[in-house]
Amino acid sequence: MTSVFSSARVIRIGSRKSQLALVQTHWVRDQLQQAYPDIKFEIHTMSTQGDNILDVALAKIGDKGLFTKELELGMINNEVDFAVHSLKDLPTKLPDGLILAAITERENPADAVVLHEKYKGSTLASLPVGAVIGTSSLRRLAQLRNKFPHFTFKDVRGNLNTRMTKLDSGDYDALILAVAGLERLGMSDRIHQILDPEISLHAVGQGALGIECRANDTEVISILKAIEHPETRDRCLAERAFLRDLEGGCQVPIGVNTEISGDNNENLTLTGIVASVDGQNIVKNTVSGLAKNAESLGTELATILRSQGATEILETIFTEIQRGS
Ligand code: DPM
Repeated sequence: MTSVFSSARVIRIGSRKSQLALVQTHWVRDQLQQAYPDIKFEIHTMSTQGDNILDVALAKIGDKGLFTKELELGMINNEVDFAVHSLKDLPTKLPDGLILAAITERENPADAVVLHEKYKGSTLASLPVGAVIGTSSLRRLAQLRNKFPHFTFKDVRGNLNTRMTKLDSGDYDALILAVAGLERLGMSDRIHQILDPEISLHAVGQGALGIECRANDTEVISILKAIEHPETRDRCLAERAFLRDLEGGCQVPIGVNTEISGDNNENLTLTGIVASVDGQNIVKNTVSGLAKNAESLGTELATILRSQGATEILETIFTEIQRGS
């Protein structure tokens, strides 16, 4: 391909340093390098707040941009040109001057169960009363407490390897983790069960990568279109509009599921749930419409769930988190 871009330019990619972030960033870099052999891409790594604070429950250290803020500053200060994020970690409102330029093809967005080896061959449902389930996600916690009130839920932080070590050493009977993260790190053989949407609706944007860049950098924006996946984009825009409208950061018990259908992938169905942390109070509904109206479908679903009581559930959670309970 003859490049219409200034050949002198080196494009600097911002990434977190974690193993998962680097796998994702290298994948993006490789795709772009293939599409644009003449451009030089460079990866610059940075630590984020979320990487540095490992001993405090996620929900208590605030939600907005825990894993993304330092990378965003890097773009604003012109130290890097774009950043690769797990889309689910990217807040629904971006800082002025930055945009979500591309969303890549989503992997399996579901949650997975990883069991201690002594439960080989079982499923979550067959674990004994009091089994210790590790998760730091209020979304997973709330939905699983609703279905399995007889389990004990315990916070777990750290990277995937750290979490696996804690599971293997007997601190937990099971962990709940994203299928996509386990697959990207070559750990799919540790998955015992993939949770169906009836048990756990996944997080907004889960399984997709979001690429953020400066809103005025037309050259980078146009380069990034090479790795955009239109169906994933429609699904994730609907999910993000839903979350944005409910003003839930990424650490609240809000889950979604989306499906695309129709001969030309023109239809979109979005299901959403808002749950209280104890799993007792749940509102859930589904909307369908044209995929090209993805964002209005998200807003429509948010309005419906508010009329079912979502606002009260979320307000209670924010008060509880602020009080530190
Ligand atoms: C967010 C959540 C978690 C991550 C909350 C949620 C999980 C935290 C935990 C917003 N970000 O899902 O309800 O369970 O302790 C994260 C993971 C991935 C991206 C790991 C995971 C990989 C999958 C992907 C952490 N961020 O969810 O197991 O790219 O979607």
